[in-house]
Amino acid sequence: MGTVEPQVAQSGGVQEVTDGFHLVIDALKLNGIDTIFGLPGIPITDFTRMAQAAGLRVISFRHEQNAGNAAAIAGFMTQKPGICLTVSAPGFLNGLTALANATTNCFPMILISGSSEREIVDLQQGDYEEMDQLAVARPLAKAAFRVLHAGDIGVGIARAIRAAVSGRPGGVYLDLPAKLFAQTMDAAAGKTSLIKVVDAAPRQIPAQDAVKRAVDLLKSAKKPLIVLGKGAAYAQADNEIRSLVEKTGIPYLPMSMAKGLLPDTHEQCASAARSFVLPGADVVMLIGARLNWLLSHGKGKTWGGKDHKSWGGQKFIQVDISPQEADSNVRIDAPVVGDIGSCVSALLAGIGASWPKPPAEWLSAIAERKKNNIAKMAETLAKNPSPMNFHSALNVVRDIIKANPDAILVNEGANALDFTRSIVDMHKPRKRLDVGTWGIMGIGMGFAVAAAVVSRQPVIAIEGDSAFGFSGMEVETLCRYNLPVCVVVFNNNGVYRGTDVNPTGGPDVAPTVFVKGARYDKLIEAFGGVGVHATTPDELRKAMEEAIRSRKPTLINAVIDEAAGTESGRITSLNPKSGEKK
Ligand code: ADP
Ligand code: TPW
Repeated sequence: MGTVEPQVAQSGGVQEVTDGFHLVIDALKLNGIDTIFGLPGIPITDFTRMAQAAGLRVISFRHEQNAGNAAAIAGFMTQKPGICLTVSAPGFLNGLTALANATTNCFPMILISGSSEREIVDLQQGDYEEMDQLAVARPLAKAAFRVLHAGDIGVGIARAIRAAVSGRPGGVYLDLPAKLFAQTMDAAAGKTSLIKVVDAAPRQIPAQDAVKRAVDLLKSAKKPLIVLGKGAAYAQADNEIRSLVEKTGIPYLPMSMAKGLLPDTHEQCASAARSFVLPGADVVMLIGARLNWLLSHGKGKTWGGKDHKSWGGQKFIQVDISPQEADSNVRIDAPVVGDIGSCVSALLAGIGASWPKPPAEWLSAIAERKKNNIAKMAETLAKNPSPMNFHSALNVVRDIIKANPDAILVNEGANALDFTRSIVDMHKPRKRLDVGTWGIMGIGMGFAVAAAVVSRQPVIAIEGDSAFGFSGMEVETLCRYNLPVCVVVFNNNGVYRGTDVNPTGGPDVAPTVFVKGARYDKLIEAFGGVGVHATTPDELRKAMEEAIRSRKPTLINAVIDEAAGTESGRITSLNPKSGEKK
């Protein structure tokens, strides 16, 4: 229990006192929180010092958004809320994007921000960094709380933890006014006010009739398909999920961050036949995946519908912890509500020991598609064009990940994202961390720092040059903490590609174009990291192998053909088209 200088009590005896600073630290420690990602300043500078002194790992960033992204992904990886700590108004706002992104992605995190004097803020009298942060955070967070009295810190932290990890996980905001940190109280009373949260994310057992309904529907299927989402990866029910997939023999599609939950090379993995299985399936079981835009809302041509709004005729089973998720886009015939571990165990019990494999026709048609597509891809990957393109560079990354299956792959960009997702096989669960539900740029270095800190495994960040720019200053953070992160910037001179021209012929380059031939490798050298300029797959391979071997922070500037990318990668069609007649 942290205490401050003893004070003379009114009775004349010496009274041990504690304060807000120590109570927050003690409450976090009591609940098994060992790391804080943040950025110091008034009113939390001393807090960061005291937290470090108390044995917490305090990882300081150069911008709060990156600290927030680190906390969010630490939450995804560990099922414990990741903690991000910021200063008031602007620091809080910088962290807020990450909090909103965490909520959107169902990642448990707690954004703790210091705030200004309540009585001044509430009268809008213009305090230093004045803002009604609680009100701003509320619509973007799963829950938002403020603590005004030191004696309530235990409750505040407990509520924040429960809100972040129970049910559908999400981002929680905790507002701690400056005055709270300095408030003192009797140390013994402070200690008893703290709460060690019991069973923060209680199991939620699905109803038996819901399980039976799902099993019956699955039994009726001629062309069944399982879709695994990042909820399934988060749940850490890897063995149960693998058993369900293998015992039923049903082909499965992993969503991006569920890649590796079963190895992508698994014979039932249908990723290489995605555009065949989605429209072809008759019963689809979603496990921890939403029917949002990433799955074309469960309808339209992707699913075999006549036009972009038409239902393809599939029946859906949806396994999810959120009872409100079902029917959000199309009818869900068999919702199974509960935590994925419990649901999958119940489904396993329901299917019993002698489940017939899906019809051979369905399986062989998928196998045929897969074979052809994989052969086509192998041909493309074997080419060695000059300059490098996404394929020849990613052929290298694919080999490196295969040889280092415990390494974590962080990935953002447009083409750099889409090609990496489809080319680089993942072999173990929760090893692929990316732009998630929003397709947000800027997660790269925050995720990479957290991945290295949490897992202690090597991290490889495959970054579009635009994507990298959003968090690039954190290469200093990589060097400062000497993290085993190898950043590979796929440098094609711009957003999507580098070939646009200014149609007016004026001196400004086109909006999507960057400085040509930029040397991102020099950035990391400024901080003592290893920079490499790679123009061929051989150079890239050598540099990546060395980075993994040495565990030194490394940035490889991988020069990619500036004409190789397409607008927005695979989602070109989401760009609105001008109605103007040319
Ligand atoms: P993806 O982008 O991979 O398709 P989504 O983020 O859309 O995945 O969906 C994840 C789903 O998983 C959410 O609907 C969320 O409620 C659910 N989920 C998250 N954790 C659990 C869990 N432990 N048990 C059950 N469902 C979960
Ligand atoms: C916070 C819009 C989507 S992808 C992208 C942008 C700016 C960068 C694509 O270029 P990059 O990759 O990274 O060089 P590549 O391989 O195609 O060349 N702001 C935010 N999020 C998003 N998604 C955008 C803008 C965007």
